[in-house]
Formats: sequence, C-alpha cells, structure tokens
Amino acid sequence: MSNRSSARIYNPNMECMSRDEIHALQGERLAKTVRLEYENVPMYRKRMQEAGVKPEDIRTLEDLQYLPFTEKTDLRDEFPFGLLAAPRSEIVRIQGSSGTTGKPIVSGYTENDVEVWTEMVARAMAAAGVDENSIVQVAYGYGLFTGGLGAHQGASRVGAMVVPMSSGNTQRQIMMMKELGVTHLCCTPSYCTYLGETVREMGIDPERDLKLQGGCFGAEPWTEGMRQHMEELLHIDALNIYGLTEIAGPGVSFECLEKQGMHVNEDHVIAEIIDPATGKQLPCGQAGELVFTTITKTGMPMIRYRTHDICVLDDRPCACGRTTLRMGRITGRTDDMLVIRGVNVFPSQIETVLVGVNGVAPHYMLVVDRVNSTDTLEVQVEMTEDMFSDTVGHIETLRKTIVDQIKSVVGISANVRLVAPKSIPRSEGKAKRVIDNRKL
Ligand code: DLL
Repeated sequence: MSNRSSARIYNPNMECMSRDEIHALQGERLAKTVRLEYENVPMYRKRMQEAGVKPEDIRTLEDLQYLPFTEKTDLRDEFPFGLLAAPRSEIVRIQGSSGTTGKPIVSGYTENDVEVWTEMVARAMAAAGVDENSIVQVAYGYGLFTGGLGAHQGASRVGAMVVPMSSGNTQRQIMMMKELGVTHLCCTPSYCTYLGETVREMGIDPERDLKLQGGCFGAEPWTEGMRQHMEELLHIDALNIYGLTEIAGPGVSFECLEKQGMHVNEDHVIAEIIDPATGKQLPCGQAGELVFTTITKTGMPMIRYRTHDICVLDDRPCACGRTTLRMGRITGRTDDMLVIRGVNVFPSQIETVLVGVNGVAPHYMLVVDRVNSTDTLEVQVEMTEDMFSDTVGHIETLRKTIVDQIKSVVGISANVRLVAPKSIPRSEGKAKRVIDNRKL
C-alpha cells in the first residue's frame, strides 16, 4: 500500500487557504468569469438579461445564487462552438463525452484551460503519493473521453513515468504492470475490479509479484464496499477521483489518503449543492444536486452547471492539512434514479447490499420491467466460484438473504437471480448496470 509520507500537497498556497481567503478569491474570479461570458457568449448574455442580472451585480461569492443555471441540453443546443468565450483560434483542444442519445457534447479548451486541468490532476496524483519515482499506468480510454489524457497530463506534471495503455487488452495490461513495476493505476473502478480478478486468475500475487501501491479511480459511481474489494484484490490504496467533461475532466475533485471525501479544487471551480426541485442552495451536510461554476477557464467557462450528480459537501478541514470543501461519494444521479413502484431506487444502494454479502461477486445488473402495469426489478448477481460449486441448499439461502437485505435497505421486493461466475459482461470503461425495459 502507499507510503503516506510520499503523498504531498502539490500546491499548498491554493489547497490550504483559510475558508475566508478561498471565498474572497472565488468571488473575485467569479466576477471576471461572469463578465467574460456576458461579453462573449450570446446565450449567457440573454439568460442574464432574462434573470435581470448585470455583470456589475456579481461581486462576491454570495451573488452566485442570482445567476441562471446551465444544463446539458444547453451544450447540445449550442453544439459545437456556440458556448465558446474565446476566439476559435485560441482553442487548442476538444474533449467530449458520448451521451446516451443523439449528439455528443464537446468542450473547447484554450492553452490556459489545459494548464488548469493539468494542475488539478497533478494535485490528485500528488495526494495519491505519485511523484517522480512513480510509474503510472493509465488504463482509462484515450480520446475524446477525458480520462486517458487527463490522467496522463497530471501524472506527467508530477514527474512520473507514464504508461499510456488506454483501456482494454487486459492480459497485456497486466504483463506491463508486472514487467515495468507499475506503482499506480488509473482506470474506472469496474475495470480495476476486472483487472484485479484477472491478476488473481493468472496466479499473480500482487503483494509478491507487483509493485502497485495505489491509484485514482473514477468516471462512474462506486461504493465503500467496492473500494475494499479493489484494495484487497490488488493490495493498493484505491482513491476516488471525480470530474466531468463540461467542467474540465478528472481532477475537479480528488481524495487524499485519508479517504474521507474528495477535495474540490476550489480556486478553479465553485461547488454548490442545490435542491433539484426548487434550485435553492442547500447547506453543507445536506444531500442534493451538485452544481459547478468554473472560475479560471477561458475557452468554454460554465456558470452554475447542473451535474445531476447527487452528493453532500463537507467544509470541515481534513486531517491531511487541506482546507478545501470535500465532496462525499456520488450516491446517484437525479436522472439515473429508478422509480420502481413509487420507490426511489439508486443502483448504488443495491451495490452496497451486494458487496456486503459473502458468496457473491460485485458484478451485477439491474433489469427493470413492467408486467401487467406493475414495475418489476430483477437483480442479477454473480456467485463466487466457491458458491457456484456449492450445494443447491446454500444457494437458495444466499438468494433469500439478498432479497431480505434489499427489502430492508431499499424498501422494495426484488427478484434476485444468482448467475454463474463471469456471466455478466465486463466493462473496460464505464460500467453499464441498469437495463430499464420500461423505456423501450
Ligand atoms: O467521467 C471524467 C472522469 C474521467 C472522471 C476519469 C474521473 C476519472 P464524463 O465522461 O463527462 O467525464 O462523465 C461525467 O461521470 O457527471 C458523474 O456522473 C460520473 N463520475 C465521474 N467521476 C465520478 C466518480 C468523466 N468519482 C460523469 N464517482 C459525472 C461517481 C463519477 N461518478
């Protein structure tokens, strides 16, 4: 596991300010960003005029609440370049995300924006103990997706040796990991699990045969139970890293080795939690929808971008010395919340149940359907090899345990189907865990 003393604070001037200093800096930078948007982006000018807000009204952080929100649909409507605040000639990079339907969304980055993003990921890498002696294997996809290039840039910035594997080709990933003596891995948590299980199947003992110490894992929701599983499988410290294309990519926030939430890079972004129904700001400690405003970007800055991700914020100082706001795990998205027979169900609640049960592996799929006007939920979960070869009696007891726990934690009756090991498709990128046949 990581040597804590090797983890350091990359930019203490920015990561350890007093709350008052952070707020003052944010207010100042917010005012500049609002002016930039008003003067250069017709959509923002129109929205602000409609809301009766002029750039000179926005002077401090408290004024943020008067600004209109930005939605993903705005990026689609203005695709590809309608939201650029800088001249086209100053845009040096496009990154994007696929989106589930229709047009992709893209974000344009100036040289300044690539620099800001690199610094944010460098802070995450340093917090994970990555330095010039580290070897970092990047198994996020390279391309329009921000994972690969983002992790690459941040690891390079702290002076590490980068192994740019991209995702997939699992056996080769493991061969490189072993032969090069890779110390840190960056990929989605679901791919990490897959890699870890394959390492074990190949007869490789991570403690003896690998030099892995830790890694930065994100791009999809995961749970504490999943962290424990990954840490045991690969003998690492598995740290959470969060981000989204619209704001920068990975590194918007990141965990330190305390593993008590993700530090938001507050000198570059302002985080708010709002009530998704009313749009009103909520205090720290209360769960709601995460909203971000960028305050140093120049290519395609975002004002009050609604992420639809649900979490809580914590403004207490962390034992690591950083004073920045911390985000709790993303517990769901306002738009991936399943409403099943009137009950709100988040896939992460089911994952929490499954990772706490012996005899099943954390590979699952939720299949929602509607039969005779009634919603049904089937939870397919893989048995471990041991359980699979066990007697039928045990398997039925296990199935019933899971049904009971889902009922008590989530509050609904699910049909649990235990399936053979390795029968649920593995993911090399973001995992797909829900099939909702009601929408077809
Ligand atoms: O997933 C950027 C990224 C790459 C983050 C690598 C971390 C590591 P998008 O493809 O635009 O960008 O997807 C953004 O993914 O709104 C969340 O719903 C989800 N997400 C990202 N990180 C986490 C995380 C990248 N650590 C969307 N935990 C976000 C939970 C996450 N969900």
